[in-house]
Parts: sequence; structure tokens; C-alpha cells
Amino acid sequence: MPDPVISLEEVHDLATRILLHAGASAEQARAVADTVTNAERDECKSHGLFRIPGYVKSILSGKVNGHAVPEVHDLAPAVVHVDAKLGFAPLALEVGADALEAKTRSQGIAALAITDCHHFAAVWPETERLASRGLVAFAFTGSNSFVAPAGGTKKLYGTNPMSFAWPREGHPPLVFDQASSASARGEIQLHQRDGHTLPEGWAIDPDGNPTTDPTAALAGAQLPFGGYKGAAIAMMVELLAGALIGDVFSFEVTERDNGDGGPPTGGEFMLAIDPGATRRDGASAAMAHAETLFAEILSQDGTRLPSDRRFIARERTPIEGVSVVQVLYDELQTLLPAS
Ligand code: NDP
Ligand code: PYC
Repeated sequence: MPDPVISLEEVHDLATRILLHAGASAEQARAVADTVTNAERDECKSHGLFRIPGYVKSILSGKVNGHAVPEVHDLAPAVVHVDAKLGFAPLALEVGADALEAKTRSQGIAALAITDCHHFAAVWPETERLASRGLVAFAFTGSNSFVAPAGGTKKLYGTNPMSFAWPREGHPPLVFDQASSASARGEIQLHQRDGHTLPEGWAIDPDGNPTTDPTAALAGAQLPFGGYKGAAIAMMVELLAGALIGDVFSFEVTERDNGDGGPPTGGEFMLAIDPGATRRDGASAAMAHAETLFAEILSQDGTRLPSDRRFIARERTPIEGVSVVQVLYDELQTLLPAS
């Protein structure tokens, strides 16, 4: 039997109804449903509907405040703080984006520190949102302790994604968004669910031996991408999304986590730059110059720009809908209110 195919409207409706039934407020549920729907729209399966059971568990366990109303605090002329009040990240990010944009336009460069949030999503939505408004943007967040430091064999760092987005005139922004581990943990979980072995180099087992078995990898430690270079990025993300903004490191998240399988409790750090403020001839000159780099890249066979895969999917899925693997579809039905 082929897997069910549902429309993006059905994805949003399903996610919203499940989250409301679990006890989320209308605004928290809407913001998470938007994020999950956008992940499905762009075929980012490891952070779409797959995450809904974890979101639900974290409300039911009491770890997440499903009714949180994020609070904005002004810390400095170029620094804004959003206290997510232990809610999910998407609503805090929406609120923070407006404040970050305003500060960036007035100061040229500004930072957003989000604390006490639960981030269980891809990170490109927050940088793409800022770049769609004409700003260059960076975002960094930690997770649980999953990744061994360079040379080590025990979990320490989170999978610690970072995203960068560059605005373009006449095109959607250029965005990359990547874990600092060889893969996102969600990708290993999808391999486990679907009965696939892992590529080599993603993980080691609990004895520190290389493994391609997803179950052994989840019990052992993930590896940073590119050895010590990825490990340095993971460490930087810990420092930016932890010590710099007054939140926890990934190993501290894990020490405190209640093990509900939901999102980690931690911080996120964002930086935004107004390209109209960093050169005397203005933002359009920066955009035009960047386009020459993108053209050079694409002049070589076999290349593409980061985010192009998502933008191609984004054209297709509103028409064709998205496929949901049967086992996940069935699990999601059990999370709906009884009719
Ligand atoms: P991938 O390795 O799949 O992709 C990383 C980036 O590389 C993407 O921007 C992708 O663009 C780009 N890319 C891939 N192939 C090419 C290519 N051939 N040429 C140019 N660019 C390319 O991502 P990860 O597995 O590292 O991470 C997956 C997701 O997991 C991310 O969205 C990340 O935010 C999320 N995550 C979230 C965490 C959290 O704590 N919230 C923790 C860890 C990961 P494209 O999208 O177009 O393919
Ligand atoms: O896929 O590594 C991951 C991840 C961690 C938290 C959310 N996603």
C-alpha cells in the first residue's frame, strides 16, 4: 500500500488539532504548526510531522509550557532578549524577529538572544525570514548531548545547527542550515525507523567503534562533520547559544532533561546585519556583487546553491501534497481527540 499523501492545509490542520488537544494555546499551536508545515512543504522530513509526537510528549510531561507568552527585553542598543518562558521556539522567534529587525535597521548590526525555549525544528526558517526582509542573518542553537568532541568517544556537544541567510533581489534568499555533526540526529532516527543502515562516518557505538547501525549510533555518539573542524563549530555554537546569552550547554540540557523524547530546553542566538550599513554604496551593490559569486558557482556542472532543493520542493508540494509514511500517519491519528 502506498503511503498516504495529504495537502499542506491538511498537514497544518492535523498538527494544530493534535497540539491543541495536547494542551497548547492557540498561538503556540499555530506557530509550531506553521513550522512543521513549512518543513513538510520544503521536504525537510526530519523536522516536519515526524516531530509532532515529541512536541506532544513535552507538553504532557510538563517540560514545555504550552501556554507560554514570550517576553521581549531590551538589553542594549543592538541586543534584544526574548524570554520564551519555557514555550516552543517558533513563537519566540516570530516575536524576536520583529525586534531584531528594528534594532538591525537602526544599528546596522544586532543580536537576538532567546532563552528558555524548546527548539525542535530546522533553523533555516528564522534566518530565511530575516533575509526575506533584506537582512543578512545567522542563527545558532544547541540541543542535547549527542556528539563526541574531536578525539573523544563520549557524547558532549549537541548536534548544534547553524544557519546563514543572504538576501537576493528577484530570488528567494540564499540559505544554508547544517548540523555541526555529520548528520542531524533526526536523520539517524529516520534511518532507524525505515530500516536503513547509516553512511560511514556518522557515528560510533557505545564502545567507541565506528558503526553504521542506527540503534548502536543512537546509543553511542554522533561524530562532528569534518573531524576537528566540525567539532570547533559545535563548540562555538555551545558558547554562543549557552554561555554568551545565559543559557545552558547541551550536556547540561541532558543532565536536566526529563527524558520525555521531546525538544531540549535551551537557548538560541541570532545575529543580523543590514547590508545597507556595511558598505558606502549600499545594499543593492552588495546584492549585485554576491550574484556574481553565485553565477560562478553555478557555471560549474554538478553544483547547486544551498536551499535550492527546498525551493524546488516548495513549488511542487502545494500542488502534489506530501507523503507521510504510514507508521507516522497512524501514530498521528492516535494523538487526535476522539471524534
Ligand atoms: P544537510 O546535510 O541535509 O544539509 C545542510 C545544508 O547543505 C543545507 O542548507 C542544504 O541545502 C545544503 N546542501 C546539501 N547538499 C548540497 C549540495 N550538493 N550543494 C549545495 N548545498 C547543499 O543538513 P543536516 O543533516 O546537517 O541538518 C538537517 C536539518 O536538521 C537542518 O535543517 C538543521 O537545522 C536541523 N537540525 C536541528 C537541530 C536543532 O537542535 N533544532 C539540531 C540539528 C539539526 P538544501 O536544504 O537545499 O538541501
Ligand atoms: O535532528 O539533531 C537533530 C535535532 C536535535 C533537536 C532537534 N533536532
